[in-house]
Amino acid sequence: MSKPDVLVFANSPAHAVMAQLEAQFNCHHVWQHPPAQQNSVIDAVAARIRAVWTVGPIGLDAGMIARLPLLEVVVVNSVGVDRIDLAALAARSIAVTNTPGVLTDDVADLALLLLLAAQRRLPAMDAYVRRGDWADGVRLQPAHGLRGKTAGLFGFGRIGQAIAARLQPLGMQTVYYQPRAIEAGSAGSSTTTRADSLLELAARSDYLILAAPAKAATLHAIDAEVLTALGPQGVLINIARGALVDEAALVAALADGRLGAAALDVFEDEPHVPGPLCALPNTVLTPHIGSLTVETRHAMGQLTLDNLCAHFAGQPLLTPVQL
Ligand code: 8YV
Repeated sequence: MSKPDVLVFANSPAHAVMAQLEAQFNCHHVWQHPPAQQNSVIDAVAARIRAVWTVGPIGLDAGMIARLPLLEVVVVNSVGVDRIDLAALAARSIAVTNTPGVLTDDVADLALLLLLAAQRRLPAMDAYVRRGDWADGVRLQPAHGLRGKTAGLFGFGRIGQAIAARLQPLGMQTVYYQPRAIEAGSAGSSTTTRADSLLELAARSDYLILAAPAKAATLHAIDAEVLTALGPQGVLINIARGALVDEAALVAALADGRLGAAALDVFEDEPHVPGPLCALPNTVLTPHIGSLTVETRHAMGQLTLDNLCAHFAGQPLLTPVQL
């Protein structure tokens, strides 16, 4: 029997996984072609495609779905599916999978790293040494310590809870907000209380950490009012999605001192980062690397591949997205 045709939109650094994918499927690697040629590459094979392999930041829109008449399954090598048109897939009963769980620890580690880096001004301190300011005796102001401070988590799923578990041993209080309270008796519920609104969460927090999915209800949820509530000593940390933040409002709040600092791994229009965010001294910026470790990218890729294989073997999907 011939191998199913798969449209592959993104490479994975997990070479062993890509080798398995190549061996088991007839792969059409869109990402290997320059953007100007990708449409004709897709046109040439669209009528045969039974599966799509993509990642969260690239997604899959309704127009592309409509071009693939035999599409049966979409495997997303990411946990976030905000750029996948789930309604268009549901309308055709096309299955979707993602990679929950396997990236939780690394993403939570990055949130901790960003929080510490912003709080202790790591980039500025590094630059201070390299510039020779230390040897020149340039004066430094002390940073604030973490103990007794409050971290607010906007979004308290797997990743939010893993972040809270890292902050509590540092002597920090944790509070969360999401529309639905987590189940009483679950691991996080005994140590992290729930605020009644995002605004209340921001007002109570020294650090506001974003770990919520991007969807209509969270789009630009972090606006000027929330940033002002977080305050002049407050720090915003985003390891979720850029769409949660009104970036123009963030730049304004950082520039005029209504917000203390921001540490960001994700942006509204990746890979484009607004110039003012790069120019401000009170930002720490990383290029969407929450899950970018050897181990996690391997686990994500393997789970994505295992879902694809399960589909074509007629077995239950391991991690289906509910449509
Ligand atoms: C990216 C992520 O998908 O899983 C997610 O939702 O945002 C990341 O893991 C990763 O950059 C893959 O390209």
